[in-house]
Amino acid sequence: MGKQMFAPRDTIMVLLVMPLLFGASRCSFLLLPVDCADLHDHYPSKPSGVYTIFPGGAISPLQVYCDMESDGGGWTVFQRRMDGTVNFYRTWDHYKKGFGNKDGEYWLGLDNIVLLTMRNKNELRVDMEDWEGGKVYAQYTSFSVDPESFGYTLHLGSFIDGGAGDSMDRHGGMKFSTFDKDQDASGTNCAKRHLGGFWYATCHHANPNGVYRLGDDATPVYIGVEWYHFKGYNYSLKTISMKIRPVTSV
Ligand SMILES: [Ca+2]
Repeated sequence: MGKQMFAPRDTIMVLLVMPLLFGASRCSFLLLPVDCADLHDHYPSKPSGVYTIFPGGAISPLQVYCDMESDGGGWTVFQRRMDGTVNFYRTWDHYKKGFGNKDGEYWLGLDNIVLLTMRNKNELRVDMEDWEGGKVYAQYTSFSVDPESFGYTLHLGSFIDGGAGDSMDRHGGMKFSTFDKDQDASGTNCAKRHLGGFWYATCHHANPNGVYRLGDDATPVYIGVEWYHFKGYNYSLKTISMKIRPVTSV
C-alpha cells in the first residue's frame, strides 16, 4: 500500500529527470567527434594538436593529432615522422594496433585506419619537408583500407600534385606488409629489405615508415624515409605526415 502511494511521485520524478538526461546526452554527443573534420566543423578555431576522437563510438576514445591548417584543416593524421625518436621497424601486431606518441611520431594502427575510412569517402594528403626547407605535398581524391581479413588492401583515387610527385603510384591495390608478415608482390621480403612496414609492391616508390636518417647521409639507399619522385632513393626526408579527411568536408 505504501509503495503504491510512492508510485505517482516516482513517476513524476522520472518525467522531470528524463528531459534533463536526454538533454545532457544530446549535448555530450556534440563533444564526441568521429574524426578531426567533425571536430573542425564544430570548433573551426581549434588549432592543430592532439585531440580525442570517437570513430568507433563513445566507448572507444582514440587520441590523434589533428592538422587544422593544411588546405582548410580537419585532417586526421595517421602517420607522422619528424625527429627520429620512434622506431618504425615493427611487427605486424604493432602496425595493426598502432604505436608512438601522438604529439610526436606515431602510426595510428591499421584497425583504426579501417574504422576511420569505412563510414565516408576520404581523401589522402601526404605532407613532406626536406632538410633544405622545401615543403611539398601529394594528394589523392580517395583513400580506403580493407579490413585485416583482406590483408588491409589499400585503395587510392586520382593523384593531385602538390609538388611531391606520385610516389604512391605502385602502392594502390597492395596489401600491407611487415617483416614478420610478407604480403608484398615481390619474391623477396620488402619490409625486411627496406626496414619499414607499408603497402609494399615490388617494392616501393614511397617508404614513409623507413629508417629516419639525416637526408643524403651516404648510408645504404632504399631504407630511409623516402618519397622517390621528390628526392629519390638516397634521401631521407626531414618530416612526413599522412592524413585523411572526408571528401564532403570543407
Ligand atoms: Ca614477398
